[in-house]
Amino acid sequence: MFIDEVKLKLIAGKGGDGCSSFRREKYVPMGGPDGGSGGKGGDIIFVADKGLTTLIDLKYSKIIKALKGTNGSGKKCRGANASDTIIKVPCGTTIFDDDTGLVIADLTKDKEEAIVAHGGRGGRGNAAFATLEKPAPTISELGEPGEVRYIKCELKLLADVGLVGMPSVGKSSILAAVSASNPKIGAYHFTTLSPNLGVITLKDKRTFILADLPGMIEGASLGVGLGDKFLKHASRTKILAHVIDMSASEGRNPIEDYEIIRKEIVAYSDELANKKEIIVANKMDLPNSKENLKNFKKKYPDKEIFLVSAVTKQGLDELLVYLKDTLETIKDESIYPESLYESTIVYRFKNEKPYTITKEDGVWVIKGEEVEKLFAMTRFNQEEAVQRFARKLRGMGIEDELIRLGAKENDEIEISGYIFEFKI
Ligand SMILES: Nc1nc2c(ncn2[C@@H]2O[C@H](COP(=O)(O)OP(=O)(O)OP(=O)(O)O)[C@@H](O)[C@H]2O)c(=O)[nH]1
Ligand SMILES: [Mg+2]
Repeated sequence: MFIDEVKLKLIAGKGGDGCSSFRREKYVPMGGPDGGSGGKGGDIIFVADKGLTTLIDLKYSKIIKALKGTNGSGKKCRGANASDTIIKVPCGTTIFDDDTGLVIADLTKDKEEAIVAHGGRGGRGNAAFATLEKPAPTISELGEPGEVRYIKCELKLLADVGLVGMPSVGKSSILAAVSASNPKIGAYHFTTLSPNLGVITLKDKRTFILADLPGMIEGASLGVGLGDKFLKHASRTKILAHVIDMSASEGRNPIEDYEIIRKEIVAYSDELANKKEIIVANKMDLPNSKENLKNFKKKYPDKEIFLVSAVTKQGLDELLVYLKDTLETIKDESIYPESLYESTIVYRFKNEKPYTITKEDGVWVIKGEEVEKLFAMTRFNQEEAVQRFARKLRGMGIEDELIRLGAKENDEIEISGYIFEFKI
Protein backbone atom coordinates (compact mmCIF):
# COMPACT_ATOMS: atom_id res chain seq x y z
CA MET A 1 0.00 0.00 0.00
CA PHE A 2 2.70 2.48 0.93
CA ILE A 3 5.32 1.68 -1.56
CA ASP A 4 8.00 4.07 -2.59
CA GLU A 5 9.44 3.10 -5.95
CA VAL A 6 12.30 4.39 -8.06
CA LYS A 7 13.64 3.08 -11.36
CA LEU A 8 17.25 3.68 -12.29
CA LYS A 9 19.81 2.82 -14.92
CA LEU A 10 23.19 1.92 -13.46
CA ILE A 11 26.40 2.10 -15.44
CA ALA A 12 29.36 0.81 -13.47
CA GLY A 13 32.81 2.20 -14.27
CA LYS A 14 34.83 0.92 -17.22
CA GLY A 15 38.19 -0.58 -16.42
CA GLY A 16 41.25 1.46 -17.40
CA ASP A 17 43.00 0.43 -20.63
CA GLY A 18 46.14 -1.64 -20.57
CA CYS A 19 49.26 -0.11 -22.10
CA SER A 20 51.70 -1.45 -24.70
CA SER A 21 55.19 -0.16 -24.15
CA PHE A 22 58.82 -1.33 -24.00
CA ARG A 23 61.53 -0.44 -21.56
CA ARG A 24 63.94 2.20 -22.81
CA GLU A 25 67.11 2.60 -20.89
CA LYS A 26 70.51 3.88 -21.75
CA TYR A 27 72.77 1.09 -23.03
CA VAL A 28 69.85 -1.40 -23.08
CA PRO A 29 68.86 -1.54 -26.73
CA MET A 30 66.06 -4.14 -26.49
CA GLY A 31 64.18 -3.54 -23.24
CA GLY A 32 61.37 -5.93 -22.33
CA PRO A 33 57.66 -5.13 -22.39
CA ASP A 34 56.70 -2.82 -19.54
CA GLY A 35 53.11 -1.68 -20.32
CA GLY A 36 51.06 -1.65 -17.10
CA SER A 37 47.47 -2.83 -16.70
CA GLY A 38 44.54 -0.49 -16.25
CA GLY A 39 42.85 0.06 -12.90
CA LYS A 40 39.44 -1.39 -12.04
CA GLY A 41 36.30 0.63 -12.82
CA GLY A 42 34.13 1.81 -9.92
CA ASP A 43 31.35 -0.41 -8.56
CA ILE A 44 27.93 0.96 -7.74
CA ILE A 45 27.21 -0.02 -4.17
CA PHE A 46 23.92 0.41 -2.34
CA VAL A 47 24.13 0.88 1.42
CA ALA A 48 21.30 0.88 3.95
CA ASP A 49 21.26 3.98 6.11
CA LYS A 50 18.99 4.22 9.08
CA GLY A 51 18.94 8.01 8.82
CA LEU A 52 16.86 7.83 5.63
CA THR A 53 13.13 7.15 5.51
CA THR A 54 12.19 7.44 1.84
CA LEU A 55 13.66 7.03 -1.65
CA ILE A 56 12.97 10.66 -2.46
CA ASP A 57 16.67 11.49 -2.92
CA LEU A 58 16.88 9.05 -5.83
CA LYS A 59 13.74 10.23 -7.58
CA TYR A 60 15.61 12.81 -9.61
CA SER A 61 18.60 10.76 -10.73
CA LYS A 62 17.59 8.57 -13.64
CA ILE A 63 21.09 7.34 -14.45
CA ILE A 64 23.89 6.62 -12.02
CA LYS A 65 27.34 6.27 -13.53
CA ALA A 66 30.47 5.17 -11.73
CA LEU A 67 33.99 6.34 -12.50
CA LYS A 68 36.43 4.79 -14.99
CA GLY A 69 39.66 3.17 -13.86
CA THR A 70 42.89 4.93 -14.83
CA ASN A 71 44.81 3.62 -17.84
CA GLY A 72 48.00 1.68 -17.31
CA SER A 73 51.27 3.25 -18.42
CA GLY A 74 54.91 2.44 -19.11
CA LYS A 75 57.39 1.16 -16.51
CA LYS A 76 54.73 -1.39 -15.51
CA CYS A 77 52.67 1.34 -13.90
CA ARG A 78 49.27 -0.02 -13.02
CA GLY A 79 46.40 2.44 -13.41
CA ALA A 80 44.59 3.41 -10.22
CA ASN A 81 41.29 1.74 -9.37
CA ALA A 82 38.35 4.13 -9.59
CA SER A 83 36.59 4.89 -6.34
CA ASP A 84 33.20 3.25 -5.97
CA THR A 85 29.92 5.11 -6.14
CA ILE A 86 27.94 4.72 -2.93
CA ILE A 87 24.18 5.13 -2.97
CA LYS A 88 22.44 5.41 0.37
CA VAL A 89 18.95 3.99 0.73
CA PRO A 90 16.67 3.51 3.74
CA CYS A 91 16.70 0.23 5.67
CA GLY A 92 14.09 -2.07 4.14
CA THR A 93 14.87 -1.22 0.52
CA THR A 94 14.58 -4.10 -1.93
CA ILE A 95 16.44 -3.81 -5.22
CA PHE A 96 15.06 -5.64 -8.24
CA ASP A 97 16.52 -6.28 -11.65
CA ASP A 98 13.98 -4.42 -13.75
CA ASP A 99 14.55 -6.64 -16.78
CA THR A 100 13.91 -9.95 -15.04
CA GLY A 101 11.90 -8.80 -12.01
CA LEU A 102 14.20 -10.84 -9.77
CA VAL A 103 15.50 -9.57 -6.45
CA ILE A 104 19.12 -8.44 -6.51
CA ALA A 105 19.41 -7.44 -2.88
CA ASP A 106 17.35 -6.83 0.23
CA LEU A 107 18.97 -4.24 2.44
CA THR A 108 17.37 -4.44 5.83
CA LYS A 109 19.89 -3.50 8.51
CA ASP A 110 21.83 -0.29 8.92
CA LYS A 111 25.13 -0.28 6.96
CA GLU A 112 24.26 -3.47 5.08
CA GLU A 113 25.54 -3.15 1.53
CA ALA A 114 25.40 -4.82 -1.85
CA ILE A 115 27.38 -4.28 -5.03
CA VAL A 116 24.59 -3.89 -7.54
CA ALA A 117 26.65 -3.07 -10.64
CA HIS A 118 30.25 -4.23 -10.93
CA GLY A 119 32.96 -2.07 -12.40
CA GLY A 120 34.96 -3.57 -15.28
CA ARG A 121 38.42 -4.96 -14.68
CA GLY A 122 41.38 -3.09 -16.03
CA GLY A 123 42.73 -4.21 -19.41
CA ARG A 124 46.08 -6.00 -19.16
CA GLY A 125 49.19 -4.22 -20.31
CA ASN A 126 51.65 -5.95 -22.65
CA ALA A 127 53.96 -6.83 -19.73
CA ALA A 128 51.24 -9.19 -18.50
CA PHE A 129 51.25 -11.10 -21.81
CA ALA A 130 54.96 -11.95 -21.80
CA THR A 131 55.72 -15.69 -21.82
CA LEU A 132 58.89 -17.71 -22.32
CA GLU A 133 57.97 -18.40 -25.93
CA LYS A 134 56.91 -14.82 -26.54
CA PRO A 135 58.98 -12.55 -24.34
CA ALA A 136 58.18 -9.31 -26.15
CA PRO A 137 54.43 -9.15 -26.95
CA THR A 138 52.92 -5.92 -28.23
CA ILE A 139 49.40 -6.94 -27.27
CA SER A 140 47.43 -5.15 -24.58
CA GLU A 141 43.74 -5.10 -23.72
CA LEU A 142 41.25 -2.30 -23.40
CA GLY A 143 39.43 -1.97 -20.08
CA GLU A 144 36.38 -4.15 -19.49
CA PRO A 145 33.12 -2.20 -19.78
CA GLY A 146 31.26 -1.66 -16.50
CA GLU A 147 28.08 -3.61 -15.88
CA VAL A 148 24.93 -1.88 -17.14
CA ARG A 149 21.75 -2.68 -15.26
CA TYR A 150 18.21 -1.42 -15.11
CA ILE A 151 16.97 -1.67 -11.56
CA LYS A 152 13.94 -0.86 -9.48
CA CYS A 153 14.24 0.11 -5.81
CA GLU A 154 11.23 -0.53 -3.68
CA LEU A 155 10.62 0.51 -0.10
CA LYS A 156 7.66 -0.53 1.95
CA LEU A 157 7.19 2.49 4.10
CA LEU A 158 6.68 1.77 7.74
CA ALA A 159 5.29 4.65 9.73
CA ASP A 160 7.22 5.67 12.81
CA VAL A 161 4.24 7.17 14.57
CA GLY A 162 0.57 6.24 14.20
CA LEU A 163 -2.26 8.67 14.94
CA VAL A 164 -5.03 6.62 16.52
CA GLY A 165 -8.35 7.60 18.06
CA MET A 166 -12.11 7.85 17.64
CA PRO A 167 -13.56 9.06 14.33
CA SER A 168 -13.58 12.83 13.71
CA VAL A 169 -11.18 13.72 16.52
CA GLY A 170 -8.92 15.38 13.93
CA LYS A 171 -6.28 12.80 13.02
CA SER A 172 -6.27 13.63 9.32
CA SER A 173 -6.37 17.35 10.11
CA ILE A 174 -3.21 16.99 12.18
CA LEU A 175 -1.40 15.07 9.42
CA ALA A 176 -2.45 17.71 6.88
CA ALA A 177 -1.26 20.51 9.17
CA VAL A 178 2.24 19.09 9.63
CA SER A 179 3.11 17.46 6.29
CA ALA A 180 2.63 17.86 2.58
CA SER A 181 0.20 14.96 2.70
CA ASN A 182 -3.31 15.84 1.64
CA PRO A 183 -5.71 13.48 3.39
CA LYS A 184 -9.47 13.84 3.16
CA ILE A 185 -10.95 15.70 6.11
CA GLY A 186 -14.64 15.58 6.94
CA ALA A 187 -17.14 16.49 9.61
CA TYR A 188 -18.52 12.96 9.47
CA HIS A 189 -17.23 9.68 10.88
CA PHE A 190 -14.94 7.34 8.98
CA THR A 191 -13.75 9.95 6.53
CA THR A 192 -10.46 8.09 6.41
CA LEU A 193 -10.84 4.56 5.08
CA SER A 194 -7.25 3.55 4.67
CA PRO A 195 -4.09 4.90 6.30
CA ASN A 196 -2.40 8.04 4.95
CA LEU A 197 1.29 8.60 5.34
CA GLY A 198 3.15 11.86 5.59
CA VAL A 199 6.86 12.56 5.73
CA ILE A 200 7.57 15.01 8.53
CA THR A 201 10.61 17.23 8.11
CA LEU A 202 11.64 19.19 11.17
CA LYS A 203 13.35 22.58 11.05
CA ASP A 204 16.67 20.84 11.78
CA LYS A 205 16.00 18.60 8.72
CA ARG A 206 15.42 15.42 10.72
CA THR A 207 12.57 13.37 9.27
CA PHE A 208 10.12 10.68 10.28
CA ILE A 209 6.91 9.19 8.97
CA LEU A 210 3.54 9.86 10.51
CA ALA A 211 0.50 7.72 9.69
CA ASP A 212 -3.06 8.92 9.95
CA LEU A 213 -5.13 5.82 10.63
CA PRO A 214 -8.87 5.33 10.19
CA GLY A 215 -11.03 6.08 13.21
CA MET A 216 -11.55 3.33 15.77
CA ILE A 217 -14.73 2.49 17.63
CA GLU A 218 -15.76 0.04 20.28
CA GLY A 219 -15.20 -3.50 19.05
CA ALA A 220 -12.46 -2.52 16.59
CA SER A 221 -10.22 -5.29 17.86
CA LEU A 222 -12.92 -7.75 16.83
CA GLY A 223 -13.29 -6.23 13.41
CA VAL A 224 -16.09 -3.72 14.07
CA GLY A 225 -15.95 -0.54 11.98
CA LEU A 226 -12.84 -0.72 9.90
CA GLY A 227 -11.77 -3.54 12.08
CA ASP A 228 -8.41 -4.82 12.94
CA LYS A 229 -7.00 -4.15 9.50
CA PHE A 230 -5.41 -0.90 10.51
CA LEU A 231 -4.61 -2.07 14.03
CA LYS A 232 -2.04 -4.16 12.20
CA HIS A 233 -0.60 -0.95 10.77
CA ALA A 234 -0.52 0.53 14.26
CA SER A 235 1.46 -2.51 15.43
CA ARG A 236 4.25 -1.67 13.04
CA THR A 237 4.76 1.86 14.33
CA LYS A 238 7.06 2.77 17.18
CA ILE A 239 4.81 5.28 18.94
CA LEU A 240 1.05 5.57 19.18
CA ALA A 241 -0.14 9.16 19.29
CA HIS A 242 -3.61 8.83 20.74
CA VAL A 243 -5.69 11.77 19.53
CA ILE A 244 -8.55 12.98 21.76
CA ASP A 245 -11.13 15.60 20.81
CA MET A 246 -10.75 17.66 24.00
CA SER A 247 -13.58 20.01 23.00
CA ALA A 248 -15.95 17.05 23.35
CA SER A 249 -17.87 18.20 20.30
CA GLU A 250 -20.66 15.84 19.27
CA GLY A 251 -21.45 15.38 22.96
CA ARG A 252 -18.43 13.26 23.58
CA ASN A 253 -16.61 12.55 26.78
CA PRO A 254 -12.82 12.62 26.37
CA ILE A 255 -12.19 10.27 29.32
CA GLU A 256 -14.64 7.71 27.99
CA ASP A 257 -13.22 8.03 24.47
CA TYR A 258 -9.75 7.38 25.79
CA GLU A 259 -10.84 4.32 27.75
CA ILE A 260 -12.77 2.78 24.87
CA ILE A 261 -9.79 3.02 22.53
CA ARG A 262 -7.36 1.79 25.17
CA LYS A 263 -9.56 -1.24 25.74
CA GLU A 264 -9.44 -2.07 22.04
CA ILE A 265 -5.69 -1.65 21.91
CA VAL A 266 -5.20 -3.95 24.89
CA ALA A 267 -7.62 -6.49 23.45
CA TYR A 268 -5.82 -6.51 20.10
CA SER A 269 -2.37 -7.54 21.29
CA ASP A 270 0.16 -7.24 24.09
CA GLU A 271 2.61 -5.83 21.63
CA LEU A 272 0.30 -2.95 20.81
CA ALA A 273 -0.68 -2.45 24.45
CA ASN A 274 2.96 -2.11 25.50
CA LYS A 275 3.88 0.30 22.76
CA LYS A 276 4.96 3.78 23.74
CA GLU A 277 1.87 6.00 23.83
CA ILE A 278 1.33 9.72 24.16
CA ILE A 279 -1.90 11.68 24.27
CA VAL A 280 -2.59 14.44 21.78
CA ALA A 281 -5.34 16.69 23.10
CA ASN A 282 -6.72 18.23 19.91
CA LYS A 283 -9.20 21.04 19.18
CA MET A 284 -7.77 23.13 22.03
CA ASP A 285 -8.95 26.21 20.11
CA LEU A 286 -12.58 25.42 20.95
CA PRO A 287 -14.46 26.41 24.12
CA ASN A 288 -14.86 23.70 26.78
CA SER A 289 -11.47 22.23 25.88
CA LYS A 290 -9.68 23.74 28.87
CA GLU A 291 -12.33 22.53 31.30
CA ASN A 292 -12.30 19.02 29.83
CA LEU A 293 -8.54 18.94 29.91
CA LYS A 294 -8.55 19.74 33.63
CA ASN A 295 -10.79 16.75 34.31
CA PHE A 296 -8.75 14.53 32.04
CA LYS A 297 -5.52 15.43 33.83
CA LYS A 298 -7.14 14.77 37.17
CA LYS A 299 -8.08 11.29 36.00
CA TYR A 300 -4.69 10.62 34.37
CA PRO A 301 -2.11 12.66 36.27
CA ASP A 302 0.86 10.67 34.92
CA LYS A 303 0.07 10.67 31.20
CA GLU A 304 2.13 12.64 28.73
CA ILE A 305 -0.33 15.05 27.16
CA PHE A 306 0.34 17.45 24.27
CA LEU A 307 -2.09 20.30 23.75
CA VAL A 308 -2.65 21.11 20.09
CA SER A 309 -5.05 22.50 17.55
CA ALA A 310 -4.94 21.33 13.96
CA VAL A 311 -6.74 24.53 13.04
CA THR A 312 -4.51 27.15 14.72
CA LYS A 313 -1.46 24.81 14.63
CA GLN A 314 -0.71 25.59 18.28
CA GLY A 315 1.51 23.02 19.98
CA LEU A 316 2.24 21.04 16.81
CA ASP A 317 5.93 21.97 16.47
CA GLU A 318 6.67 20.91 20.04
CA LEU A 319 4.77 17.66 19.47
CA LEU A 320 6.82 16.80 16.37
CA VAL A 321 10.18 17.53 17.99
CA TYR A 322 9.22 15.42 20.99
CA LEU A 323 8.16 12.54 18.73
CA LYS A 324 11.43 12.59 16.78
CA ASP A 325 13.56 12.84 19.94
CA THR A 326 11.69 9.88 21.39
CA LEU A 327 11.93 7.87 18.17
CA GLU A 328 15.68 8.17 18.33
CA THR A 329 15.68 6.43 21.71
CA ILE A 330 13.58 3.48 20.54
CA LYS A 331 15.57 0.55 19.23
CA ASP A 332 14.74 -0.62 15.73
CA GLU A 333 14.80 -4.25 16.75
CA SER A 334 11.47 -3.95 18.51
CA ILE A 335 9.83 -2.91 15.26
CA TYR A 336 11.68 -4.98 12.72
CA PRO A 337 11.96 -8.40 14.32
CA GLU A 338 15.08 -10.19 13.22
CA SER A 339 13.10 -13.15 11.94
CA LEU A 340 11.25 -11.01 9.42
CA TYR A 341 14.32 -10.55 7.31
CA GLU A 342 17.19 -12.60 6.10
CA SER A 343 20.40 -10.70 5.74
CA THR A 344 21.50 -9.23 2.44
CA ILE A 345 21.07 -11.49 -0.50
CA VAL A 346 22.78 -10.74 -3.71
CA TYR A 347 21.75 -12.82 -6.66
CA ARG A 348 23.67 -12.91 -9.88
CA PHE A 349 22.26 -14.64 -12.88
CA LYS A 350 24.47 -15.80 -15.70
CA ASN A 351 23.13 -16.84 -19.03
CA GLU A 352 23.26 -20.59 -19.38
CA LYS A 353 24.74 -20.46 -22.86
CA PRO A 354 27.57 -17.98 -23.16
CA TYR A 355 26.51 -16.88 -26.66
CA THR A 356 23.83 -17.16 -29.30
CA ILE A 357 24.26 -17.36 -33.07
CA THR A 358 21.47 -16.32 -35.41
CA LYS A 359 21.41 -15.67 -39.12
CA GLU A 360 19.91 -12.33 -40.08
CA ASP A 361 19.86 -11.19 -43.73
CA GLY A 362 22.68 -13.56 -44.59
CA VAL A 363 24.89 -12.34 -41.73
CA TRP A 364 25.79 -14.57 -38.77
CA VAL A 365 25.04 -12.51 -35.66
CA ILE A 366 26.85 -13.56 -32.50
CA LYS A 367 25.57 -12.23 -29.20
CA GLY A 368 26.53 -12.91 -25.62
CA GLU A 369 28.03 -11.16 -22.66
CA GLU A 370 31.41 -12.91 -22.88
CA VAL A 371 31.82 -12.39 -26.62
CA GLU A 372 30.80 -8.77 -26.47
CA LYS A 373 33.13 -8.16 -23.54
CA LEU A 374 36.02 -9.78 -25.40
CA PHE A 375 35.23 -7.57 -28.38
CA ALA A 376 35.14 -4.41 -26.26
CA MET A 377 38.52 -5.23 -24.70
CA THR A 378 40.37 -6.01 -27.94
CA ARG A 379 42.59 -3.46 -29.68
CA PHE A 380 41.92 -4.35 -33.31
CA ASN A 381 44.84 -2.26 -34.54
CA GLN A 382 47.23 -4.78 -32.96
CA GLU A 383 47.94 -7.85 -35.06
CA GLU A 384 48.56 -9.96 -31.95
CA ALA A 385 45.34 -8.79 -30.32
CA VAL A 386 43.33 -9.78 -33.40
CA GLN A 387 44.91 -13.23 -33.40
CA ARG A 388 44.10 -13.63 -29.72
CA PHE A 389 40.53 -12.55 -30.38
CA ALA A 390 40.15 -15.26 -33.05
CA ARG A 391 41.77 -17.83 -30.76
CA LYS A 392 39.38 -17.00 -27.95
CA LEU A 393 36.35 -17.31 -30.22
CA ARG A 394 37.61 -20.71 -31.23
CA GLY A 395 38.14 -21.60 -27.56
CA MET A 396 34.53 -20.74 -26.80
CA GLY A 397 33.46 -23.19 -29.52
CA ILE A 398 32.03 -20.44 -31.71
CA GLU A 399 33.97 -21.52 -34.81
CA ASP A 400 32.74 -25.13 -34.53
CA GLU A 401 29.21 -23.96 -33.91
CA LEU A 402 29.31 -21.71 -37.00
CA ILE A 403 30.54 -24.59 -39.16
CA ARG A 404 27.89 -26.86 -37.70
CA LEU A 405 25.24 -24.28 -38.60
CA GLY A 406 26.56 -24.19 -42.18
CA ALA A 407 28.75 -21.06 -42.21
CA LYS A 408 31.23 -20.95 -45.11
CA GLU A 409 34.62 -19.31 -45.53
CA ASN A 410 34.24 -15.53 -46.09
CA ASP A 411 30.67 -15.41 -44.75
CA GLU A 412 29.94 -12.26 -42.82
CA ILE A 413 29.87 -12.38 -39.02
CA GLU A 414 28.57 -9.60 -36.81
CA ILE A 415 29.63 -8.93 -33.21
CA SER A 416 28.57 -5.77 -31.35
CA GLY A 417 27.54 -4.13 -34.63
CA TYR A 418 30.86 -4.80 -36.42
CA ILE A 419 31.23 -7.08 -39.42
CA PHE A 420 34.07 -9.63 -39.82
CA GLU A 421 34.83 -12.24 -42.44
CA PHE A 422 34.74 -15.85 -41.37
CA LYS A 423 38.12 -17.51 -41.89
CA ILE A 424 38.49 -21.21 -41.28
N1 LIG B 1 -11.99 23.60 15.68
C1 LIG B 1 -11.25 22.57 15.33
N2 LIG B 1 -11.75 21.65 14.47
C2 LIG B 1 -10.98 20.60 14.11
C3 LIG B 1 -9.65 20.47 14.60
N3 LIG B 1 -9.12 19.35 14.07
C4 LIG B 1 -10.07 18.80 13.27
N4 LIG B 1 -11.19 19.55 13.28
C5 LIG B 1 -12.44 19.25 12.55
O1 LIG B 1 -12.92 17.99 12.96
C6 LIG B 1 -13.55 17.29 11.89
C7 LIG B 1 -12.95 15.93 11.70
O2 LIG B 1 -11.61 16.07 11.29
P1 LIG B 1 -10.78 14.89 10.59
O3 LIG B 1 -9.38 15.37 10.52
O4 LIG B 1 -11.42 14.42 9.35
O5 LIG B 1 -10.91 13.77 11.71
P2 LIG B 1 -10.38 12.26 11.70
O6 LIG B 1 -9.96 11.94 13.08
O7 LIG B 1 -9.37 12.09 10.65
O8 LIG B 1 -11.71 11.45 11.35
P3 LIG B 1 -11.89 10.00 10.69
O9 LIG B 1 -11.04 9.95 9.47
O10 LIG B 1 -13.34 9.93 10.37
O11 LIG B 1 -11.50 9.01 11.72
C8 LIG B 1 -13.37 18.19 10.66
O12 LIG B 1 -14.57 18.91 10.47
C9 LIG B 1 -12.23 19.11 11.06
O13 LIG B 1 -12.32 20.36 10.42
C10 LIG B 1 -9.16 21.46 15.52
O14 LIG B 1 -8.03 21.43 16.03
N5 LIG B 1 -10.01 22.47 15.85
MG1 LIG C 1 -9.35 10.92 9.05
